[in-house]
Amino acid sequence: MKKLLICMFVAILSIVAAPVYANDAHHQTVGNQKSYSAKGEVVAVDGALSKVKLKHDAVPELQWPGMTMFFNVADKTLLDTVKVGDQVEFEFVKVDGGGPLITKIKPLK
Ligand SMILES: [Cu+2]
Repeated sequence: MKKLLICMFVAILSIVAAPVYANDAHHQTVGNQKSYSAKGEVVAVDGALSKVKLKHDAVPELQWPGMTMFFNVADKTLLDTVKVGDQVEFEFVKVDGGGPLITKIKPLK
């Protein structure tokens, strides 16, 4: 729980500290945003809400420790290729006014 709070705090901080996107909150330009990659394990999949819960490794670029948390996915069809228990690698962007958004996810071979 504490780790989740830290992660959310870091996410909020980085949104506040990203004035480049401040005027574009209603036009999410995912392609222009910095993306981060990480590995983890799928804990839960919610296709209806386009969310996936991942137990992810640390993300040093964001100073995130490893933790278990929900991510939104950009397109729910991304979740078609993964299932609970899979080890995955994924990429996500930080979206203004929201949490991290997964743009790519695939099982590790
Ligand atoms: Cu996290």
